[in-house]
Amino acid sequence: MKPVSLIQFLIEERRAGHINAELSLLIEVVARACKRIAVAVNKGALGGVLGNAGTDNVQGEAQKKLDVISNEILLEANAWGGHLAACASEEMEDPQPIPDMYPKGQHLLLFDPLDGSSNIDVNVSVGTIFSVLRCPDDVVEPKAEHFLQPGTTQLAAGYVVYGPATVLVLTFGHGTHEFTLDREVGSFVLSRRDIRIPEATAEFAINMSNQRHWEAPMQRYIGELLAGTDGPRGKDFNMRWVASMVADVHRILTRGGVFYYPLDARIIAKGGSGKLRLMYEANPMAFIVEQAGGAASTGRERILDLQPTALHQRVPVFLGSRQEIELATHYHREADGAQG
Ligand code: AFP
Repeated sequence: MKPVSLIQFLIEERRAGHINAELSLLIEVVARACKRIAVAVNKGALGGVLGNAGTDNVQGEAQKKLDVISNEILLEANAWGGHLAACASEEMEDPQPIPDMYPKGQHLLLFDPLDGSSNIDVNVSVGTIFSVLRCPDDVVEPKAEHFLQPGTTQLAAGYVVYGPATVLVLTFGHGTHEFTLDREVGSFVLSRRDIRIPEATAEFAINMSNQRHWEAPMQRYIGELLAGTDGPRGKDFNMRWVASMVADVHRILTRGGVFYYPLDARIIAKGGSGKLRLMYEANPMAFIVEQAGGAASTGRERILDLQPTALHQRVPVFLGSRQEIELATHYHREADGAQG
């Protein structure tokens, strides 16, 4: 089969009426920026890019040098293309407008420039996650409120994993597709079209060290997985946790599985609503997973139906193989009902 490049795939999507020229150009620019991030990440200690940048981001987290470098690369690449009205990032408090000297486009771009950055210094896979929305027609200078659109309105979502191979996964709402970077040619090539996540699975991902802080329905659900054949589920479950959401989600898109970052008592005590960010982690991953036949919920609601209230809002994340997500969500709703 003749290899299909990302550019060729985008032209096919345009001919199919799934995307317009501007969105196609936007994805090309983001993909090119991620190739530059891959080069920086792969340099490791030789590139002097490991370690902390000495600054904190809007979430109060210590920024890694590569967090800042990746953010800069994505901002610079998307400034002059004429396909964006503004962009927002995990590393910036407010949206970044497009400089006046450049033409503006109809799209809003959100991204986590380097997800899993606490894994960089230990050479474990990290990634970039992005989501594309339409800028409201009558808005020239988009503000944070113009980004607060439900995940169902996303025009595109994707992530790039910087691992043994550099892999881009993408959806426009017509299936989820994978492209692998051919380093010799320097271009992304289609490696899997129309990915399907198995309905059932025996593999789960969660940070078990938080177990004692979880809500009762989560304790019950995970307890039954751990009980395996000795418990009500009657089968054994295996566990994995990379602590880079992109890597854990990519495993699920490759062989099935489920990923959980639930609410816990500490987060609730601080008046929080979760750990992972809705706009540039949960929403794009939920769109990608649902388009591959999986499910994504907060434990109570479908993530893509949530009406965002803040740019850096956090939510609980349950995603992956449909049967498990539906069962875990059922346990939470049942418990709420019992409490209701
Ligand atoms: P960092 O980007 O700060 O490394 O956080 C990664 C992340 O947002 C997500 O990618 C992981 O799934 C999750 O946090 C890991 O959380 P724990 O450190 O609690 O395991």
